Amino acid sequence: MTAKTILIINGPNLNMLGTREPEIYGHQSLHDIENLCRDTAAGLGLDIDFRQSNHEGEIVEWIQRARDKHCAIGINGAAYTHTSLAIHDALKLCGVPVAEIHLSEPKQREEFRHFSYIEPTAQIHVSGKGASGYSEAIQKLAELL
Ligand code: CA2
Repeated sequence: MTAKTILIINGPNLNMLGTREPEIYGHQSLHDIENLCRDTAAGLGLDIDFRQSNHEGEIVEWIQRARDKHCAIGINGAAYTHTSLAIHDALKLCGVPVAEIHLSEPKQREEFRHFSYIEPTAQIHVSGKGASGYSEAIQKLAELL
């Protein structure tokens, strides 16, 4: 891990990508998205630490530790986007730039997806662009660094 490593966090159920609901989330697996992130970062002289968890507390601990090891965070909080004050608080304290990423456009879906606890903590927001949104978020984070 170097000071030029971006932490990419993926929340609950994103490990299932590519297996169901491709009309909403696309056909790419999370592993495909990881490779896309690595390629994008390499072209910018950056490294990627790519993670997924189904556990809120684990994600909070990763965010807390990011200050020492990572230069920025990209996060697709998945369902925790809409529920987690704990992730909101951790991101507010993290001390590095944050990009909020969503494959779909939550604000154009069910009303319960319209509110994001992550939104006010992030400097960059990319939604509705599928896997390429991860790439765009990394490029925008690189511009901030
Ligand atoms: O659009 C996004 O990236 C979301 O963060 C995805 C979350 C959803 O709760 C947010 O509102 C928007 C859901 C991730 C579930 O992942 C699946 C993977 C494969 C099949 C079905 C769902």
